Amino acid sequence: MQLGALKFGTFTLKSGRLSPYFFNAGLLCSGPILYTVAQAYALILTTSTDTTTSSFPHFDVLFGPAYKGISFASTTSLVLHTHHNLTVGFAHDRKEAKDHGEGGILVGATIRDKNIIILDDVMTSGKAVRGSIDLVTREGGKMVGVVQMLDREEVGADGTSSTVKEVESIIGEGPGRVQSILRMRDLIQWLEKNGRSQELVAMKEYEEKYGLKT
Ligand code: OMP
Repeated sequence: MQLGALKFGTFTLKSGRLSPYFFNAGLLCSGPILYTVAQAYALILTTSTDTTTSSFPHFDVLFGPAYKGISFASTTSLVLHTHHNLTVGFAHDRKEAKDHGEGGILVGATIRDKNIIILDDVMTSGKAVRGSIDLVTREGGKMVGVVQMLDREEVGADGTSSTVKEVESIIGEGPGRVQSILRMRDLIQWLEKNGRSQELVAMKEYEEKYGLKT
């Protein structure tokens, strides 16, 4: 909220859904906030390996989808090294393939035959992350998980099951392979705590329409 990364109003999303809020992770763009965010990703990546229900197996490379995932994957690989004594590679894609020099669509660590975790900003219908999973798989990487900054906790493209469950079934390694730092319910809780009743009404109406029905 302080950085203006979370906005309330009327926003048309990639999926066509009309949302009363929008999270712009591109505004998390200073040293201090990137450090905070990278520590949060690193914590999820390392604590998850200690639990039985949501464990990530060994991973070699953090993949940050262009553009917003790039800074998160690079800073998190740095924090895993400095704070957790873990050495992992970092890679990202290009939105447009390069036709000269080293060429291609990928930048950074090799992903072929490596265990890959995607770090991304937001998941709504899951379309964007499904595209990244396709790319990683096509390039020979083995998908082992996804960590997103905000799970909007919505139904997926089929309109019934949760986006997270849909993405976990694509990864195909059971539940717990899609984790998030924040969820829609955290935003609601914050609004309640701060007496933001107007925003709450719109958020709850939206949740009614696209939220998980569990
Ligand atoms: P899905 O592809 O529907 O999951 O939408 C996720 C993508 O939409 C994210 O990677 C963002 O590019 C964008 N997005 C946001 O950045 N913030 C939001 O709050 C919502 C969206 C969105 O369009 O759904």
